Amino acid sequence: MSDIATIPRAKVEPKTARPKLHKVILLNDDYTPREFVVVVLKSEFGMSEEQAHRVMMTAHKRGACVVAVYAKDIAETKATRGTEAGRRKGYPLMFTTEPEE
Ligand code: TYC
Repeated sequence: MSDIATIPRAKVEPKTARPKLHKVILLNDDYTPREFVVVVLKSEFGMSEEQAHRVMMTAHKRGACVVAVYAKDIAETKATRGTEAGRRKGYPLMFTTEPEE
């Protein structure tokens, strides 16, 4: 048996950079009809009527609501498509994105 003492080293964990997910956030406004917000949430984010209604009402009451999280480019594309769906109808509907912590 060896008498050489070994000093335990902290294990080196290789860090694989995992890209952050990004939130798509629905912002409230005073003009877009509630039912239109629900239509956009269903068509662009694949939500059921009930999910879409809940998210719309949360944004309506609290000012904003997280819709979903995606990889950065997908989140940005979805937010742009949702915002443009409103603009085509002349509504100020707005989706933004932000990185998750
Ligand atoms: N506040 C709007 C209204 O009263 C409805 C609405 C809800 C608009 C959520 C945007 O993200 C929104 N007609």
